[in-house]
Amino acid sequence: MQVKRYEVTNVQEALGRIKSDLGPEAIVLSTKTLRNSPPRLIEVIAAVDRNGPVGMTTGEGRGKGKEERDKESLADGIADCRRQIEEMKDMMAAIQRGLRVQEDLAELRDGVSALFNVLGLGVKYRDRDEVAKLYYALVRNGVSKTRTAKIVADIQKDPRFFKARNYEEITAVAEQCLAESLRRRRADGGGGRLKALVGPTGVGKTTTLAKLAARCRIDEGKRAGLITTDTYRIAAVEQLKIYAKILEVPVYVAADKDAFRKSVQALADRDVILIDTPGKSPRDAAHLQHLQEMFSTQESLDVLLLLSTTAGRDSLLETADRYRVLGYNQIALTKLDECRSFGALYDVIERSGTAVSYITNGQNVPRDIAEFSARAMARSIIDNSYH
Ligand SMILES: Nc1nc2c(ncn2[C@@H]2O[C@H](COP(=O)(O)OP(=O)(O)OP(=O)(O)O)[C@@H](O)[C@H]2O)c(=O)[nH]1
Ligand SMILES: [Mg+2]
Repeated sequence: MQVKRYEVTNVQEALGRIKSDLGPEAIVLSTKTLRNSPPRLIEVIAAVDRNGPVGMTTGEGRGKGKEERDKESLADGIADCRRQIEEMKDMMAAIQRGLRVQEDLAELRDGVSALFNVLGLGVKYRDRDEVAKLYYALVRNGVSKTRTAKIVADIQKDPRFFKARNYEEITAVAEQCLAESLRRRRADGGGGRLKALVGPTGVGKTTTLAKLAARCRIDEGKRAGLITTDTYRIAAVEQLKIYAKILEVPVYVAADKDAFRKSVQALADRDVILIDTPGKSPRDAAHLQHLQEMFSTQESLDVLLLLSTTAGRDSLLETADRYRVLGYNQIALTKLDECRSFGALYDVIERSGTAVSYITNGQNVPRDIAEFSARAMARSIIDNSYH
């Protein structure tokens, strides 16, 4: 809109000037007397809208105005079109970006879903994927989800896996992989003359010691001697003495480290000395320290930690951790005949980082003991039964 101000002496003069300046479409917006005294002056404000009529217009000169308006509105229309095209372009680019984001999201969702399945949180593949079937079997048998995820991931990288055609063949590969992993733990020593059996209450220390003593004599032709540090219970000493009598081996009772040192010296002619210890809670730090002091009197002594496989994973892991102060270098898994969760054993073996030397599988002395077999344990972890 174009606005112009005039100071005129009368309205007629103003209209003439307005028409010639602004054209016939102009309109008078306001008039005001500026000075009453002669010469009298009047202010006139007029305006014209270049885009179209501002208000009431006269019919004069409309043809020319329309032409201009048409040109202007055509230019405006084109500008508008351009603007809309630009907007549409922006919109298309945004949609394209949105599609890419959607693709990224889909990829991310697939990744998360795969991860969830590997971590055991998903259910998607449960029925249709053989690998998932193995995964759930291992978790059901007590292997932790994290370890299972690793096992399953490792198996899928194994060249033997690509040849497997069905679930049975996949489990056979899994068994081989598990066995190899279990075998990787090497016994740190273990062939020494002195072997102390330690572990929580009732895990089978005394029974296992008797089994080992019998093996020494019967299978290996070695001369064994026994020491018991379990002086807390009369029955414990009696129990060992009965075994010693049956096996015809000497037995000493040692309550403190001096007696222990002397007992070892007294058994100097023996090929193997097996040491029984009292069962105590793994949380009994004083007991562990007492044993530690006794053991420190000997330069070389193998410490065999007995873990009852009837205990739950958490309890086994805690025991394996707490007994570490005694520096055990071997593990014996006892009561496998009563074990209900073979998968948990895998976690314990992996976590302890220590080789398993023996397993015991019954109360019979001396029969129910065997050297640890990684292959048999792998099979047990997969089908959760004793082999
Ligand atoms: N089923 C089964 N029972 C076993 C096995 N080994 C030992 N036992 C039994 O477990 C019970 C405890 O055995 P012990 O040898 O006295 O255990 P311990 O660790 O010496 O016990 P404490 O000296 O009291 O700590 C006994 O009834 C054993 O017969 C095994 O391999 N399988
Ligand atoms: Mg005992």
